[in-house]
Amino acid sequence: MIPKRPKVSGVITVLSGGVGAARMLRALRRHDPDVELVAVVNVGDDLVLHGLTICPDLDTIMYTLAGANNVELGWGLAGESWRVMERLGELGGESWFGLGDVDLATHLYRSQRLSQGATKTEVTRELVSKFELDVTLLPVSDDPIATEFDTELGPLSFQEYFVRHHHDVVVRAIRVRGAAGARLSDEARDTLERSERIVIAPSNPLISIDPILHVPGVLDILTRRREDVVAVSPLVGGAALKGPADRLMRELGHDVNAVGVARFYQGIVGTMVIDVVDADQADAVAATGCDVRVTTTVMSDEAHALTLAEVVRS
Ligand code: FO1
Repeated sequence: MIPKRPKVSGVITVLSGGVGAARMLRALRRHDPDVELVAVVNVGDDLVLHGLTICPDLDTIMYTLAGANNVELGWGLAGESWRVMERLGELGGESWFGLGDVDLATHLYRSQRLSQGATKTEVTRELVSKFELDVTLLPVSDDPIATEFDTELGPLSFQEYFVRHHHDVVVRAIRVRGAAGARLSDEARDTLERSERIVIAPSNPLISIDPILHVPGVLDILTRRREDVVAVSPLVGGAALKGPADRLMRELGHDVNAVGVARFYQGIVGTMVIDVVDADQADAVAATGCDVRVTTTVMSDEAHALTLAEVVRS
């Protein structure tokens, strides 16, 4: 009898925003229960409010992988109550950024640990272990990075633009404050260097992925390893499934389709995965200098998600 060999799986690192990245990670985990999965996560959306440090992309991924996320909202926890926010509103406090009663515990825990001198990487590891996830989440940097917008209303912080103004204002430019001086964490650098595949999740290229690319060292690694880098286009038929990716691409002068995404990632991506509805763009995407895979990229059910995971890994 031939002895069964233990299955050897490598490491996959996913450059991650929030919802799209969480779905990609979940699909990759279901596709291969043995692979080591690491998310290097955007922290440009992070904010300090009510004295609390809130990390929306890290928390969205954490809650989604734990199966505890609020599917309707796309952020926060399922089955939340909002008593604290209601009272805060009555007091005249800032209640435009909704923090559910249970979600608040995450921000309290994180903020207290940061005030004790822990890094964001350490606190994230602690939170992830409480949620018993089999995915490692790494903030791209422990240094403060803040994505900001020049808009028709003047400068806005990320969450002022996204939540307070419902991403419904004209954007003239995006800045990633603090990124140039931020240090790529040792853990994030290590995983980017050693993974067999680096996946750029179907997250917003301009506001979820670009802040990660701004951290010194990331572009160098991706450029050097580009044959192992695969990006999934978040635009399907010229539209984003969620959020303002399409509108921002248009306002900032990019083509609002898979070709525009491919041009944005030109030089750091060996393979672009585009949706079947965009199959007619395959040649133009390839002309940016990468291989192209055409498949269903909308992870609307388990079968589609697994198909995408298979393509991303192959
Ligand atoms: N998004 C909203 O549209 N409205 C909110 O009130 C809101 C609160 C919120 C609280 C915690 C959290 O982790 C995320 C939250 N989000 C909210 C989501 C959010 O900030 C954005 O979707 C992301 O930053 C974009 O990736």
